[in-house]
Amino acid sequence: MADKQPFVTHLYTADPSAHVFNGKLYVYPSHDRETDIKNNDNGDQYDMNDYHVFSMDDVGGPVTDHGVALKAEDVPWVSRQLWAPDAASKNGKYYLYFPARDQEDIFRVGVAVGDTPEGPFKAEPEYIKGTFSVDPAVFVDDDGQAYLYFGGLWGGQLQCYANGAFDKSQLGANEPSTGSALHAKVAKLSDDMLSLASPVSDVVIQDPSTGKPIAAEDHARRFFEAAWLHKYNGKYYFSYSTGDTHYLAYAIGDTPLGPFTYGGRILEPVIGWTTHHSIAEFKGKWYLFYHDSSLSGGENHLRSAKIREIVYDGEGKIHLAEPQPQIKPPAARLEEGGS
Ligand code: FUB
Repeated sequence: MADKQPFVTHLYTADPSAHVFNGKLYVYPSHDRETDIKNNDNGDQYDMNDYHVFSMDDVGGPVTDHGVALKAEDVPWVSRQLWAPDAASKNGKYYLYFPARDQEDIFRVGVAVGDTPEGPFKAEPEYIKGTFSVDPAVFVDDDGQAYLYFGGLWGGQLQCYANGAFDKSQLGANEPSTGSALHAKVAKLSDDMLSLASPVSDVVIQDPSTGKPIAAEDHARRFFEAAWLHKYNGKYYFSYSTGDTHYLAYAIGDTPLGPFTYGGRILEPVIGWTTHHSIAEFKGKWYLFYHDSSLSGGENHLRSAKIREIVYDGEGKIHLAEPQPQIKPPAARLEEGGS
């Protein structure tokens, strides 16, 4: 079975966050680049330093590369690693949210503001106070309230906050193996979209059979990274990557803050260790935007974004519109004995 082709082939792109602005589909991906840094479980090989924005009038039609929208060197608080971004619009402005390491090598979330969906974006001089870890995703609800979701295990440093306060000894460390899995994080955004307007809380994913939070040992279902929130038929869908088991999974809730009940898998493993996505409706159809490493012949850090249509069944469960070619899943870890 032939697989989907990347919609961008002149650059490596990953972590595609899709939004419809002014009737056009915009995608905000990471921009992967070549590096000599060896693969490790801390993600050092994901050494990106700028973002491009892409747009299209139709899925499957021509794609416009709007060029560099933001560079690491233009953001005073950033030291390295511009990872998975997202974008949002409110009050006639456009906001690019991005994770990066600060001058102390700690991941934070920053925001940059633009007048158009394609940017350029000007970064705020400081990261968003109260943020940590990686993979920001912003959902603006019908009442105008915006929510910022974030978090990622291992190299994404979420395990450093397992007990609330930052624990430096957990940098590069493992996640808990007993008890509840660590949760993604969520907070309300202020009306100007530049700061947190509530305390950071847990995005709890419950096991449908017990009502309890997914267990830490349940690597096939626990949150790892790549938070995304979308709304369908009045329900809130929180989707995410399971990391070392390489699935995209989702959970359904009644409010943007959860709790969410585990609902199933959206995507099985792809070529390459990471899997990271977004979900958006465009011209009456729903799409999954995701990446794999097929364009680079399997290089984990050189990924390419793709699009697949998804459908919902009568119970609101998500399915791919067309079957996905099955592959042998990548190993759980990239380095022997790695953390
Ligand atoms: O692109 C760098 C990191 O890889 C992202 O932040 C993760 O979600 C994973 O895709």
